Amino acid sequence: MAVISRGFGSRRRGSNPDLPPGQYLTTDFPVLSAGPTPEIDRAEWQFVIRDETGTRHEWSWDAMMALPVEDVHTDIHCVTRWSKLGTTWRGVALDTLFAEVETSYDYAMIHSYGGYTTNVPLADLLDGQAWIAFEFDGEPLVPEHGGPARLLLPHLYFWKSAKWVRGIVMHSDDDPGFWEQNGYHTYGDPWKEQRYGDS
Ligand SMILES: Nc1nc2c(c(=O)[nH]1)N[C@H]1C(S)=C(S)[C@@H](COP(=O)(O)O)O[C@H]1N2
Ligand SMILES: [Mo]
Repeated sequence: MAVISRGFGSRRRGSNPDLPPGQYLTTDFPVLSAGPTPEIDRAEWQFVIRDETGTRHEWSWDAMMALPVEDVHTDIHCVTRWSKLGTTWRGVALDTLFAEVETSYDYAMIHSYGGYTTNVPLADLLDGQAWIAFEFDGEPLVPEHGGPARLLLPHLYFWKSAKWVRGIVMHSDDDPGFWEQNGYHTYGDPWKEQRYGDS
């Protein structure tokens, strides 16, 4: 006769269904930046989407703040193996911005102040999957975490969530961004452990 203990056994590592394979839970919020934190003045901040015709769709800080905002509760997963569950953000959905953009290109290169880039299929930015986030946990996003505004793309590893985001350039091909050129996976699905290479 088997006696099943529900105590420690049910809490064993890996038993949390919200935790992707190979990840561990953290309650703090690590800072991971490949370079220095840029200083960005909201008065000069601009977000630009450039399509294949060269047309620039531009939003100033005030224009962005005038758009409908959404509250987002989501888990985030860094490729260095920490995950943070139930984080709270506020931002503008990319759906709202792309409503103005007509493009036949399928790929987006995200650009940040400071030069960071990351590539993502356009489809992953739409349908309530991505936001320009400017609040975390009810407070304005601090510079270390990408303030005044960062991309929030929580269904992919967090390197795709570009801090200090400044715009998107549409591409015909899935050209690699900064980390993708340096060995990270082109797509980065945490549930498939798409960390490095393209296997
Ligand atoms: N502009 C920019 N965005 C970036 C990075 C960066 O170095 N520069 N690092 C990425 C990586 S690898 C991760 S895990 C997350 C870390 O976000 P955090 O510092 O807010 O935890 O930001 C991502 N966005
Ligand atoms: Mo990361």
